[in-house]
Amino acid sequence: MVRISVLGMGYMGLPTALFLARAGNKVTGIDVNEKRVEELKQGGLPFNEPGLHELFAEAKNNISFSTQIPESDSFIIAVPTPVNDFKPDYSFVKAATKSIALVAKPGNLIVLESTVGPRACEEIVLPLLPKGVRFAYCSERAIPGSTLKEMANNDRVIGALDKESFEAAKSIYSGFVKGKILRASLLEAELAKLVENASRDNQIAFANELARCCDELGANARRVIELANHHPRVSILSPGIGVGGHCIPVDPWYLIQGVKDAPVMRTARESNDAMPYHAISLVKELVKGIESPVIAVLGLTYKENVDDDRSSPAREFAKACEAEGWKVHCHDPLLKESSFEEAAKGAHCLCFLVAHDEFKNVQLTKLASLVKSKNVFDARGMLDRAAWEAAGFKVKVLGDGK
Ligand code: SAJ
Repeated sequence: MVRISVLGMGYMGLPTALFLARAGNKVTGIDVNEKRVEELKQGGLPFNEPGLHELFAEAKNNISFSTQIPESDSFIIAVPTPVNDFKPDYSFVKAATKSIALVAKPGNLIVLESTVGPRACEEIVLPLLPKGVRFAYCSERAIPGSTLKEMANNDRVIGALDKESFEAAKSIYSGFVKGKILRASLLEAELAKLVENASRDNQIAFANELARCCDELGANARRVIELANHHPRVSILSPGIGVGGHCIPVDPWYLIQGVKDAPVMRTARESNDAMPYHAISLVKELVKGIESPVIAVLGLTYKENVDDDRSSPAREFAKACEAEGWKVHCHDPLLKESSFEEAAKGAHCLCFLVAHDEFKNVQLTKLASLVKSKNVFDARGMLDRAAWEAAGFKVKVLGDGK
C-alpha cells in the first residue's frame, strides 16, 4: 500500500484524496483548518459535488484526516494560490512545502497541484525541498459541477523534474485517471494550465463584448452567436455578468505578471471584471424614475448549479447596487441565502444573474403579486421571455439589443 498525504482538503484536494484512497492507497487528508478536519473525520463534507458522497463512502476505509503530516511515500499539495493586488500569493504553497520538507525522505515524491506562475516550481518550491526527492507539477483540469467525472476522465499533464519523478507521479495518477497522461517539463506544465484558463477568459470576454456591441446596435447577441456558431470553425461562448470562481479570474494574472507584454489577456481580464458594472447600467434603465429602488439579486454563486460564491460577479453586482443607494435583497437556492419569496417581496426589479435549474420553475402568477414593480433583468438568457411578458413584466436580457 502506497502511503500518500494530500495537503489541502478543498474542492480539488478532497476529491483527489478520495480517488487515491478508493484506488487502494493509504491516504491521509491534511488541512490546517481543524474544523474542516473534524468535519471530515465525522464523515461530513464541506461542499457538494455530484457523486462526492458516494465516493466518500467507497474510499472511507483507506483514508484518515489530520492537521499533521505523517511519514508518507508521496505528498500532494493542493492548497490555494490566490492573487492579491494582481500579484501571485504563494504563502500557502510555501507553508505546505516547508511542512512536507520536515518529514520527506530522499526518494519520496512531492507533487504540486496548485496553480502557479511560470517557473514557480523551480524558483519557489524546489529550493524549499530536501535533496534527493522526486518532484512533479500536475495541476487539475476538472470543472466544478462535474469535478469527479472530469478528474477521472480528462487527460492529465505531468510536468516532471526527471524521468523517475514522471514515472512515480504517473503510477499514482494512473490509479484513477482514465484519460491520457502526458509528460512535460515543469515550465510547459505550468504554462499549459495557465493558458487553458486564460484562453477561456479571453473567449468569455469576446462573448461579453458581443453582448455590449449588440445592445448598442439593437441586435440579439445570443441569436447572432448561435448563427455564427454554425460556421465549422467558430465556437463562441455565452455572455453573462462576468467571470468568477477561484481559477479563471486569477490564473491569467500569473501569466500576465510573469511577462513583459500580454495586452490581450490583460484586456480580457479587465473587460470581464467590468461586466457587473455594465449590468448595473442596464438595470438602471429598468428602474429609471423609481424612487429608492429595491433590487432582488437572484443567484450569488460564481456560476450555475454550484454552491461556490468565491469571486462571484453576482456578489460584485450586489455590492454595486448598494453603492447606487438601492436596497438589495439577495437569494441563492444553493447557498440557502434567504428564500426566493423573501427576496422578491417588494422588489422593483428581479435580477436573475445565475442560471440555476431552480430558477426555471419560478411560479409567475405568485411572483407577480409579491413584487412592487414588474421589471426583470436576465443576465444569462435563461428565462422564458414570452411567459414573463405575458405576465406583465418588462424584460431586459443582457445583450438582447432591446
Ligand atoms: N462563463 C460565462 N460564459 C460561458 C462560460 C462561463 O460567462 O460561456 C462564466 C461562468 O459563469 C463563471 C466563469 O465564467 O463565472 C467560469 O466558469 P467556467 O465554467 O468556465 O469554469 P470554472 O472556473 O468553473 O472552471 C475552470 C475550467 N477551465 C476551463 O474550462 C479551461 C476547469 O476545467 C478548470 O479545472 C478550473 O477552471 C480550474 O480549477 O482551473
